[in-house]
Amino acid sequence: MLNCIIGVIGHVDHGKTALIKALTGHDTDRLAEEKKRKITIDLGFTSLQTDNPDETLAIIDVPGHKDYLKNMLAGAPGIDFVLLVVALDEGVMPQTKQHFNIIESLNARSGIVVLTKSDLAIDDLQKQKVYDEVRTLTEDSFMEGAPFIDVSYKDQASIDKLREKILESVRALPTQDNRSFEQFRMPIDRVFSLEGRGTVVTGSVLDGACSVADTLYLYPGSVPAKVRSVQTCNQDEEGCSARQRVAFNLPGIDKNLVKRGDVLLGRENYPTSSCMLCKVSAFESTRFRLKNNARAFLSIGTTRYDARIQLLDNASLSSGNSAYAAIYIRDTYPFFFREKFILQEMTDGEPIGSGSVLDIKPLKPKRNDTNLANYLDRLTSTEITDNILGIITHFIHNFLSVEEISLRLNANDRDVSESLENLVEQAQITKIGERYASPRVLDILYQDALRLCEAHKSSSLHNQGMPKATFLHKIQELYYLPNKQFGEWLEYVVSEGKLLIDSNVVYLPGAATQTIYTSDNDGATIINLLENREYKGTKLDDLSELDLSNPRSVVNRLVQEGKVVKLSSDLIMSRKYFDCAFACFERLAEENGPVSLPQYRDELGISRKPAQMLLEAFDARGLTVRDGDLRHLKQKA
Ligand SMILES: Nc1nc2c(ncn2[C@@H]2O[C@H](COP(=O)(O)OP(=O)(O)O)[C@@H](O)[C@H]2O)c(=O)[nH]1
Ligand SMILES: [Mg+2]
Repeated sequence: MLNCIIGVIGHVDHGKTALIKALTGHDTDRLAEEKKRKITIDLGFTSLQTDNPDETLAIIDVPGHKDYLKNMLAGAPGIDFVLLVVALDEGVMPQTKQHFNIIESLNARSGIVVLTKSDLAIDDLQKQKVYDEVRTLTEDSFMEGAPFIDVSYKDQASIDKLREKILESVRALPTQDNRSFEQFRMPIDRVFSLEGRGTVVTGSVLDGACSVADTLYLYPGSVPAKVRSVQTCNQDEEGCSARQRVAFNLPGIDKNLVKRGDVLLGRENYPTSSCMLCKVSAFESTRFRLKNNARAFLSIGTTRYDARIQLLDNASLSSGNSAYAAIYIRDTYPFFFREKFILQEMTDGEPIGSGSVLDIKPLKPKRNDTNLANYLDRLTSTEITDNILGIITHFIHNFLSVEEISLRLNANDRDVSESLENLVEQAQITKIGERYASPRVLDILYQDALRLCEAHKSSSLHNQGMPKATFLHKIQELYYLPNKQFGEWLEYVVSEGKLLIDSNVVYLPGAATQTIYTSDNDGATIINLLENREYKGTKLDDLSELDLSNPRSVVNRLVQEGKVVKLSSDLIMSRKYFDCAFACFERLAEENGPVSLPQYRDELGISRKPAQMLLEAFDARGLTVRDGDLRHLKQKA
């Protein structure tokens, strides 16, 4: 299977459209205005037929006039292989350079220099001059050393020779192609509707594969679209894959709801964002100095946005230099890791530079932040383990799953899992449950946990540990750790001996944990039940489920010993939780003044009834004073 998208680029009137017609027999100027003005305005599409049915060689004709650069840019991201067209009578012109800079910054891998109009009277000196100009332009680029072929559309032998050279070159391109394993992605460049069939969209498939009857998703909205038919090179096919030009019939989609610039993806709910982080390089040729917070056009995929460029570590960016940047748009877009883009000056559309997306959905970036720069450095590495370490170290508010990482790297889950397991083996990262965290993140989290435990210890009455539920609540104020992840993390820190846990209470390492009632089995059983109920309290009647001979008398003894507190005639709570509940009230009152019932209830995370019982019990013990709906701490004498 050989898929290749050949882009024909160069200055206006250098013979691109005539060349494609001579090569394929197709006139790619299809619009009436194009025919009338004899100039290419929008993208043109055709294909180069070969004898091998496993080869699809698509051709994109782009407008060479600078007024239509926006359209040229919409065709550029899909181009793999380039025919750089330069007319022998004129040589390298402004749009020759412009197109070449753009294509070099995107995904093209190789190409041929095609010197047109060889039938005109061109002397050797002129020809040499043009050859030198092209050599200078392509020096140190992906086209350094590319073949030069002189052609005239009037000379079939020269066209045949070019055709042979194209086939030879594209067949020699490296075949190893990881892109077909990745998720399907195709930015849409044309939308029309066919009588009786409905909406058709076309584009260049950038990654992945798709078959008839699959469901694709239209972004930015993630709208499902069932594929009724697939065409490549005007032939019906069962499916399509990366580096093909494709037309999809999507009968379920209203034509008016799709436009050039929308993106078809193979997966639902891909993260979209109005900001991405990237590396931007200014073209050598640009006259513009990009200042921090300047506005520019962001040409990405087949669309163009009015964008703001925040330079993360420089005040400005001048020709030939690179910098990290955050780019903001007003809409949302499904950015992809390493997706290439072009920035254009807004007044005349001149391309200023190009870039590559590094973070598809960033945390709010700060300027001059060394941690952020380290993170972006790691994302620019070609090693996936560096990329993974960057991500794992950067996102400090939660642990990451394989899927979250592979989405951020546009990589497949299998490769990411493999690298993660290697990193775990080398002790560079830690696996917590099904997720992964870096030592840095674990350390920050542990330091916060220690602070919380110490603060609790000094504020509480009996120097005890912190109930697990309170601890969870406090950690979740700082981190996005759902209950399950919190539980897995706590298990991990306890297994490392960094915190102790006993009967659902968390202690600092080295603390003497509450004694467990070994000699008093009935008492221990009751206290266990009460502690499992935490702040909710336990009804005396509920003790019957314990199957003890005389639970009420055991409770009375425990109350006398101070181990259990009676909140009302039939509601009891362990002393430990009662003390913690009061410590919680104290803290609220000290921080915010008088406390209301709803406030207290929310803070403890229990329902109204037990919260009210607790407050009344504090009143009854002279710990608090009620004043209407609020309660104060009783002033200590
Ligand atoms: N003599 C000669 N004229 C050519 C050749 N190729 C293109 N032209 C002419 O150059 C003009 C521009 O060609 P076109 O293909 O539209 O250029 P494009 O703007 O690069 O697509 C047309 O008048 C063509 O007939 C060629 O090989 N020889
Ligand atoms: Mg043309």
